[in-house]
Amino acid sequence: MKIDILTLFPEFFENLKDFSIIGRAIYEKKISINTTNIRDFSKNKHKKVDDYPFGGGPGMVMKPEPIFDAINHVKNKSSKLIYLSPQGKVLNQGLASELALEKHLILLCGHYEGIDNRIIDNFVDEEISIGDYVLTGGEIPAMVLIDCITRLIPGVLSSEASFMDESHYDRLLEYPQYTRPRDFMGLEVPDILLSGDHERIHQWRKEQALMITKAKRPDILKKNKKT
Ligand code: 4HQ
Repeated sequence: MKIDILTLFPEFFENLKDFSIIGRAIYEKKISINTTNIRDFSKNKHKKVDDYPFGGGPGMVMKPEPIFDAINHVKNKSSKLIYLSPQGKVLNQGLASELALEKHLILLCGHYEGIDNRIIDNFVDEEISIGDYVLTGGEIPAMVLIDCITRLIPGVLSSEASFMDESHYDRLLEYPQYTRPRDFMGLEVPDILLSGDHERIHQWRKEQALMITKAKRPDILKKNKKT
């Protein structure tokens, strides 16, 4: 999977290659990530990329020409252009697994009050939101999307971890995890996990995942019943 990021702040993404799992995925060439500075495509002598909104109102809007030129600089026949915005489809695991099948994603990050709507209406393939709240720019949403998609690319996670993702635990919240010490300030690990009985441990984890989901996120259970 190739990912191109169009942004006014490429520095945001510099450390991605150092994060453990993403870093390894890049090193092993399972993904490649490139940033393009939209400002490099400004033809203005002051490298201006934003302007006042027609009709008035607060803030600035990103001009269409540099964005259009940046898109054309990176796109090819198999590219999918995504604009990160609160108006998009809200990201979930299902959407992430569809995107993980794409060859080339272009992630367009807006700033200020957003981008000229003609770009969205005519050139963007999909608008995606990471949640119903407002951020200062699309860079953090782009990083969230990259992180979420990368772990779904074959070979990025251990085969055990990928299997867990596809099993029935998937779509439920995770079962509780414990590690050493067995006794932490008098707080003990559930006995069953020390029993060595893998069949019963599996059963217990399944029940826990279901109980936790029911208690903390009943909305997830309701959604899964429909599908
Ligand atoms: N923004 N999910 C405004 C977001 C956002 C979100 C990105 C703020 C775009 C112009 N993006 N800019 N939530 O709040 O994706």
